[in-house]
Amino acid sequence: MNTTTISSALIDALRTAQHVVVLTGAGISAESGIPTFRDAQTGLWAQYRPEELATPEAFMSNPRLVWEWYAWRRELVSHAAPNPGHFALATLQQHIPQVTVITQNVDGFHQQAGSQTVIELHGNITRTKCFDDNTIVDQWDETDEVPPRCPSCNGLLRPDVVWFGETLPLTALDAAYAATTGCDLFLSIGTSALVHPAASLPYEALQRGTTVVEINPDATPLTGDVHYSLRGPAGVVLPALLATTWPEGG
Ligand code: BJW
Repeated sequence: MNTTTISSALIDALRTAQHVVVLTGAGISAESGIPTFRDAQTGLWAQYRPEELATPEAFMSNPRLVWEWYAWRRELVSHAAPNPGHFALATLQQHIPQVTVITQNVDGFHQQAGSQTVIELHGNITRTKCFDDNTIVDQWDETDEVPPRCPSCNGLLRPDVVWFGETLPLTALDAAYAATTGCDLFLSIGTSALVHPAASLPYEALQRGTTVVEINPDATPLTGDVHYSLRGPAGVVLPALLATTWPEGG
């Protein structure tokens, strides 16, 4: 395990925390077999840059390509499962009075693992909506046309996720800021800390004097500013952090 030492000060901070906020990114689902955005992809989609498919402009210029990319990812997610990192965060709820998970991921794995308070900043890949008016659509006619069309207005259907240049769901964003400003420990896990407004949340916590911990195998733009940087995969570091902090289990 390639982690920085889990110091006694960090253990004390965790043991006494009343409200922990956890910001997660694609890295926490990497050990479930879901590719991250900025690590190289292999196979079928290797020639595309994921962040270039995640825009309304990409959808408008080639809706079929974008729909099929999301159909492929939806399939990956449906055959994958939460990993020890997701489960460790759910276990945190047994030790800390309030735990809020703010995720940029669209896979629903935190909820599947048992986390009770999960704020989805970038939507959820299992939901579909109309590109024209944003109405959530549960059923549509399967024809040869890809993407399928909205049964109400005939607009093109798209995943209910947030693309670059689109605003985040306001309720989720407000809840994320409220949790961040009210917490006494902030964990940033498996995110490159590049995409805003999510990337601004740890800085909001730092400005308020809140202890911030980063868990990531690699350095990010945030690393130099945090109080503790634990270098390693979330599925290894998180269970180790819990086992060290609460050796009595739970
Ligand atoms: C491991 C690991 C292991 C590997 N364990 N770790 C302020 C400043 C500059 C720009 C902006 C700004 N405010 C807004 C912007 C514009 C833009 C933006 O941020 N651009 C930046 C790129 C510069 N933001 C937006 O457009 C947002 N909208 C918005 O702000 O609206 C108002 C507005 C609009 C226009 C202008 C100004 C304001 C919307 C952002 C939507 C992002 N959408 C996506 C797609 C979601 C749907 C989908 O899933 O397809 O969200 S893009 C993609 O990036 C996805 C992710 O959630 C997001 C973040 O990526 P993440 O999760 O960090 O993944 P990676 O791959 O980058 O990193 C993985 C990390 O894991 C790495 O560090 C690895 O080392 C690590 N790792 N294995 C732990 N085992």
